[in-house]
Amino acid sequence: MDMNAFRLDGKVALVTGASYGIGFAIASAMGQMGAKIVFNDRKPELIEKGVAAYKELGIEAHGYICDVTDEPAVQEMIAKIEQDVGTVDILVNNAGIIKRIPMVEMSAADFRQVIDIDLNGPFIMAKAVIPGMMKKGGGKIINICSMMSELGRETVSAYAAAKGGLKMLTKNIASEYGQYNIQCNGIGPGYIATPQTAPLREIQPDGSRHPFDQFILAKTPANRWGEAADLAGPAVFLASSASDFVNGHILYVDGGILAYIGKQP
Ligand code: NAP
Ligand code: GCO
Repeated sequence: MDMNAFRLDGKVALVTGASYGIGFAIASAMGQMGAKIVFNDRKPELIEKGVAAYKELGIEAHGYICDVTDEPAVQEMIAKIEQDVGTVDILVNNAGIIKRIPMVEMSAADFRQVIDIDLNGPFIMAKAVIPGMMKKGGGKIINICSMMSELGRETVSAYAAAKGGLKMLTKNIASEYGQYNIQCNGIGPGYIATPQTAPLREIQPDGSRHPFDQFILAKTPANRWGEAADLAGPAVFLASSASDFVNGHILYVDGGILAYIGKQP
């Protein structure tokens, strides 16, 4: 096997919401494997912060201000990326939010916002890059799914509905565009220590770990939270030609949570 199959030299990789967190870790790894890195965020200050952070790693990233739910703005951004950098070869739909509210207390507006960003956004982004990938002879789309693509829990109804839908959108893009040498797969991270999960790991007033933190440790065979860096290798694999015959698959990177009944209390 040619081990260069895992390289991304000369590829244009667009990672949404990648100023920090999981997106930043994935984009940095792709940059270290030779890809040209492009990312977007909603806030100008985040673009500046992201470009500086990539530069510290020796990566000249291209940052664009764009909300993934705004289709005209997304179409404009993709056209600009094609002019500035080149056709997008790899799209990572990473941008996402969560609102933790008991369902019967959740407003329809809040539910809609989570669905809009976590499910409609990936649709809008994929729809914008697929024509260029078809013209170029192929491409890679990686959707960042979740444990909640498979499991539910209290207070995350909108997020689970969105991430469950994202799993099926992944399978459908794979089904509809595989014939154009476009592979669409998902990554399902377990519980990862990022700003999104910080409230679940807060040290309690008595100095003890958050009850949810302790719960996740008991549910994870690896007995630890994941780090964003744990997702880098799986993402590089799915972005590379080493995975050209992998399509419509959700790769769970969860330390074993989905396989495990949980440690006896
Ligand atoms: P995060 O720290 O909250 O980062 C999310 C990123 O997305 C931020 O840069 C955010 O920018 C951006 N974003 C949000 N809405 C956007 C929009 N409409 N348009 C463009 N950018 C937008 O989250 P994370 O923990 O890194 O998670 C990244 C992805 O992994 C998400 O899809 C999340 O659901 C998924 N995930 C996370 C975990 C975990 O345990 N952390 C596990 C499984 C899956 P702003 O600052 O502007 O909001
Ligand atoms: C939650 C967490 C999870 C993680 C992740 C797990 O409140 O349960 O935020 O949803 O973010 O999606 O895979």
